[in-house]
Amino acid sequence: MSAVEACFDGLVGPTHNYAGLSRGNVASSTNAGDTSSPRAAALQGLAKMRHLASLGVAQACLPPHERPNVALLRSLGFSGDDARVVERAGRTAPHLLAAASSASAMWTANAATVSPSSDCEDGRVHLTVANLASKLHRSIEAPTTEAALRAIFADARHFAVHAALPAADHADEGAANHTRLAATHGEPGVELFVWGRSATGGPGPAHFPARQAREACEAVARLHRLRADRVILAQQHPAAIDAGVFHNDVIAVGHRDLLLYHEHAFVDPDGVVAACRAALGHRLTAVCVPSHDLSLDECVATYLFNTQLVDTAAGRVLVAPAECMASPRASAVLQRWVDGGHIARVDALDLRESMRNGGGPACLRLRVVLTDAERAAVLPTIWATPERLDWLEGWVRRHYRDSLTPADLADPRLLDETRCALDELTEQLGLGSLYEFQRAGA
Ligand code: SUG
Repeated sequence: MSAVEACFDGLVGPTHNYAGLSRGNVASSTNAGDTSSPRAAALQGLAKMRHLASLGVAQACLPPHERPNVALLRSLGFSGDDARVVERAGRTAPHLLAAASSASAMWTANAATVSPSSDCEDGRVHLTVANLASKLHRSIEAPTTEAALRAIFADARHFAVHAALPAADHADEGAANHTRLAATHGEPGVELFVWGRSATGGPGPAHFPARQAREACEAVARLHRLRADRVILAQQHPAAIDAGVFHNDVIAVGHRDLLLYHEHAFVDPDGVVAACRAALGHRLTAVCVPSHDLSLDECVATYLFNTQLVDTAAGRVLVAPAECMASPRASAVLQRWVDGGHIARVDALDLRESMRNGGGPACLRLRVVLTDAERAAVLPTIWATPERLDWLEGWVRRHYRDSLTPADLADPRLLDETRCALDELTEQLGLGSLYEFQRAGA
C-alpha cells in the first residue's frame, strides 16, 4: 500500500514568550525573562511549513490553544471576571500566569503518538493524545489537542483517537520519544519507544527530571494494537537527560530505513540498533555520532538531531535549524552524512524564536503516515495549501504583537486579542467551536 508521511505543524500562538518553565530544557532556562516576538515566531513557523510543502511534503497545521488558560487560573483559586482573574494572577502569582499563558502547544511532536494503519492490528491510524504530565504549562494542552485531533481525524473508519493516558506513572510526551522505522511508509514498520523513567525503579538522571515513563510507552503500544514483535522499548541515557536532552528527538532522528543517533542517546545503543534491524529484516542504516565528534552539550546547543528528513526527487533532504550551520563541529557531522550518502543536502531554516525555548524543526511537527484513502478522509481545510499559508501570514500580521515581555502577560487586552484571532482562525481551518470561550459564548 502506498502512503505518505504528512506533517502537522503547530501554529505558534499569540502569547509565545520566554518564561523559563521547563527545567531540564537548557534553552528555556537560559532565555527566561527575555522579550519574545510572537509575530516573528509565527512567521518563522509558517515559512517552515511553506518550505516543507515546496519539498513535496503533505503539510498541514494544528491550531494554537486558547491562552491565557483562564480555566487553569480559576482552578487554582483566582476569581472574578476573566480580566480580573488574569490581573490578579499576574500580580500575586506571575509564575502561574506564565504557565497559563505558554504557547507550548506549538511543539506538536508532543501533541500525540501516532501509529500508521499498516502497523495496527485493526488497520486504522491510531493517535494517542499526550498527557504531558511532567510540566504544569504543558499538562493543560491535552483537552484542546484531543478536540482538534477528533475534528481533524473524525472518520472512525480510518482513525482511532485515544484520550490522554491517566497521569502519575504514565507520564507521556508523545511522538518526541517515538520513532517509526519502515522500508517504505506503507509497509509494516517497527516502532521504537524511548523512556526516561519507570515505576519499577532503575537508574535515572541525577539533576533533571526524566519526562517519559516506560509504562506510558507500553500503554500506547497496547492501545494502538501494535504487534509485540514490532515494538521496541529503549531507555534514554540518564547522562543525556542531565545534559538537557529532555526528549529523545533532541538526540536521535529516524526516517524510514535510516536512524541517526548520538552515542549517548540510549543506555544500550547497540542493543537498540540490533533489535530494530532484526525486526525490520535488516533493512536499516544506523549511523552513530560519537561524543568526540559532537558532545552532548553541543547536541543540545545545535539541535543537530532535531531535524526533519524528507525524501525528494533530488534525494533525501535534511531540514535543520540555522544554529547547526553556526557550529563548525555540527557542520562537519552534516558534511560526513552527505559524504556517506545518507543525505543529499541540508536546508537550514531560521527558527530562532522557537529554538530559544528548546523547540527545533522536529519539535514543531507531528508526523502522520497516511494512505491515499486516509489522506482523503482528513478534514480538508487543515492542509497548508499556498493560499491558506498566504491567509495565515496575513492573519498573523493582523493579530500578533511584535514583542512581548513577561509583564505583558498580565495585560487583559492580550486575552481579547488572542480570542479575536483564534475565532477567525477556527473559521478558516473549519474547526468549529474548538475553544472554551467559543462554547461559553454559544
Ligand atoms: O516542553 N519548551 C518545550 C519545548 C518542547 C520541544 N519539543 C520536542 N523536543 N519535541 C518543552 O520544554 C518552554 C516554555 C517556556 O519556558 O516559556 C517549553 O515549554
